Amino acid sequence: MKDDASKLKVTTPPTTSAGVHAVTNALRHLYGKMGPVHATRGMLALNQKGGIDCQSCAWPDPEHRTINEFCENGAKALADEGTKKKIGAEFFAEHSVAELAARDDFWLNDQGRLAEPLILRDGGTHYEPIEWTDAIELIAGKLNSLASPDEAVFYTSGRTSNEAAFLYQLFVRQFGTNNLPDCSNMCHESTSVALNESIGLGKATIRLEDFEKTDLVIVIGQNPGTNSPRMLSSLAAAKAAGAKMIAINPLKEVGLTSFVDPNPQHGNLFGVLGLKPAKLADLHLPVRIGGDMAVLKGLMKIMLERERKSPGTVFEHEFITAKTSGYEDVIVSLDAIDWPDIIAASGLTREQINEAAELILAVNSFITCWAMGVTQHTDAVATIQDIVNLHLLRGSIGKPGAGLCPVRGHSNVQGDRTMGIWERMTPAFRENLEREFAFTAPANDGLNTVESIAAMADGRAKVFFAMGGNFAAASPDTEAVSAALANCDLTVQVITKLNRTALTPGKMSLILPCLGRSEIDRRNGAEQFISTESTMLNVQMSKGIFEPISEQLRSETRIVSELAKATLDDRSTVDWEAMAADYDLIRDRISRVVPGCEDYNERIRNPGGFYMPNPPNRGEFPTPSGTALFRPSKLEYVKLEPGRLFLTTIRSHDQFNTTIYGLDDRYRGIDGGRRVIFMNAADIESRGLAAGQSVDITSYFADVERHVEGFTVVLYDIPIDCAAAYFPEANPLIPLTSVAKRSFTPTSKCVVISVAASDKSLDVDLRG
Ligand SMILES: Nc1nc2c(c(=O)[nH]1)N[C@H]1C(S)=C(S)[C@@H](COP(=O)(O)OP(=O)(O)OC[C@H]3O[C@@H](n4cnc5c(=O)[nH]c(N)nc54)[C@H](O)[C@@H]3O)O[C@H]1N2
Ligand SMILES: Nc1nc2c(c(=O)[nH]1)N[C@H]1C(S)=C(S)[C@@H](COP(=O)(O)OP(=O)(O)OC[C@H]3O[C@@H](n4cnc5c(=O)[nH]c(N)nc54)[C@H](O)[C@@H]3O)O[C@H]1N2
Ligand SMILES: [Mo]
Repeated sequence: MKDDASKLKVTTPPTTSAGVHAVTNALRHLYGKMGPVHATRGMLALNQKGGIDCQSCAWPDPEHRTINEFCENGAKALADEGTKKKIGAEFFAEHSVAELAARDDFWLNDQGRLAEPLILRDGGTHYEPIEWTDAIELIAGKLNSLASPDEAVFYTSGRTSNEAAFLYQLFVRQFGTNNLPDCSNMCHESTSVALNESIGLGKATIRLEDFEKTDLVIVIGQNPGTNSPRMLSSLAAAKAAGAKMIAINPLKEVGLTSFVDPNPQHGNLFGVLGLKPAKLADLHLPVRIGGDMAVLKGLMKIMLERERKSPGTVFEHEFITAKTSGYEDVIVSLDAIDWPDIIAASGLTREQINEAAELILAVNSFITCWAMGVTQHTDAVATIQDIVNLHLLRGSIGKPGAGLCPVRGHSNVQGDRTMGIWERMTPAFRENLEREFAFTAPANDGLNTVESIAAMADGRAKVFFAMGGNFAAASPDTEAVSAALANCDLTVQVITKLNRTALTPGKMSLILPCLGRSEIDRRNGAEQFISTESTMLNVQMSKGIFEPISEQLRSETRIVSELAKATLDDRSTVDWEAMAADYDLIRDRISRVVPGCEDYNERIRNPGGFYMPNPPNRGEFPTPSGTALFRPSKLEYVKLEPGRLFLTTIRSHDQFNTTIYGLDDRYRGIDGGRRVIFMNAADIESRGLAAGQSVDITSYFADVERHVEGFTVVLYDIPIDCAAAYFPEANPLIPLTSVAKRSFTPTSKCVVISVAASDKSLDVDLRG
């Protein structure tokens, strides 16, 4: 899968984000794919109360919404789902699986929506149509033939609604396994582990309004301009109210620097013309890849020095005494760290860290936001706990304008976990689930994503069932995961669009096409709504408005219920059919099983929905000790051998994870290609390379080397020893066994590589 490198153009990145380009680009996608009538109706319903919850990110909606809660990448996600193109039997008769597998991800997605159920039979070369009932019976038969339920793995991506997720995990547990890996295992798992331990809740402690009340926002390892564009409005609101902002990121992402609101209050899309950009970050720390823990420890050491000079003026002792434990341990751990290590690990000077410390010391309240730049590292859990330590030292949590803001990715990844999509269960959830449905859930923990791949590879798992997502492309070590899937007897994808996983099949493979969130979900004539949870714990309803693109599509809920009925038959007392025909019945059950979801049906119908319980938001910490825990750790960082680089894998502005909307990355000056590697001038020169040159990349981990070929060197403002490439093109380089301690998240943001001139491809003239 090579780009046509001759089309690649590299220009200087823009100096401001969003603005009119965001609007015109969105309109191009919307009108181009959906046509004007659908596009306009869709955009007017997106993120409105009772409308469609945007499929793109998990950022919450403001209480007072503009007529058009506009977001460029939300528009792209809507257009991608709402496209008028569709594919079915004819398309698959024409194209063999082998032929399709040779196409790139952009082309695959661009073919349109999957319109009917399909099967690739054992030894077959093409997907063929299959009746729904036959497909369901085939899966049920295979599941029931397994020697143990643990031989099946049930993956979930993060778009699945609360209702579908609840039903799905119930089916899987009644079937008899906890093998419920999810995309969260590759995403914010480090956050969940760290925060559960430190503050007793694995989620954000703030609400959207806090941005207007805060004195300072720190954004670490996150690119909101691309991945949560509506967060820029909150950052701009914070700045307008006088707050400062610090960005900690190897890249100077334009969305962290400067922003023109594409959504002026009057809702006129073209009102943005002539608006002045808002300056965002006051300070940018170009941290070395993997150096965040060093920065955080450096900040705390500076504060500790000040505190010792003027006791009682820096740390919030009243808060620390009343609300926390472990303060002394953290102080001892900070004293054990030496500045030369902090400088080496962070790639920053002491002055740069000092400047950030000054900004923090000058304020009463601050918010820290983070995402994948923090979570996908070996020591991610300890790093996130250092973020918490910093907040606890300053008492900056549980009061207005102060707290923790992990920014989750998929639009309902947080809700799915709340609903029980997890390879484990909390004791309370288990007890409620078993009582409500009168069965005994499997006792053992199930497999997470990385463990599932190992189990499929060595034959312990034989069936792979995916509720959404694109496992083959999103997982580390593309070659290994493809081989693992190929080793399965049966792979099943419940998906909306054709993707790589459907083309790396097991011995037999099924594609079950489902409704998208923007489509009307009608059962027995009645329209159903679903619900989702945002990154700030707001649970809201979402209702599709478009006629489904094909009569053959089924809701995820219906697919689960039919599969459960066919598989479990009289082993289950659950009335699956009734629940799938009336989602209120599912929500009644959720009310009784999921703590915090009491009276779900009533509260979900309030305009704007309701909030899940959030004790840390009020300064209460539901840990076993009832206090927030300072968690000390040693300063850890990866040391590079000569000639090697750290590679981080990032998203372009034109993709949603493995769904590639286009080949550009406007904010980084990339046009027409994705197989690029961003490098520092000195690193290019010291290797005798040149911008525009084609290179091969090798990664190193535990004596295993992995390779990709034909990437074009792009000269970029990135720290020395660091490089960046796009996910998923770089995934063949990610070692399967390199995972974050305790969260098992693949370390996709820090891969040790070398880069060498390629002898296979033509170099590119980058003067575009
Ligand atoms: N349009 C769009 N929206 C999305 C997605 C999408 O693909 N497209 N994906 C969704 C999902 S599932 C998720 S999880 C989120 C992801 O949202 P992000 O986490 O913002 O996504 P990434 O592109 O992985 O970017 C991580 C950022 O971390 C920086 N970074 C890399 N390594 C390091 C490091 O070592 N330290 C620091 N401090 N920074 C580092 C990168 O330069 C980049 O700015 O977005 C969600 N929203
Ligand atoms: N190298 C590297 N790897 C990464 C990351 C990284 O930063 N770097 N990020 C990781 C992260 S944060 C995540 S979350 C994972 C993402 O991993 P996944 O969630 O598995 O991947 P996606 O690309 O989001 O899944 C896209 C597919 O979902 C299907 N789909 C879309 N909408 C729906 C729907 O409503 N219902 C159903 N059933 N299917 C639907 C479509 O067919 C589409 O092809 O990737 C991880 N992998
Ligand atoms: Mo994610």
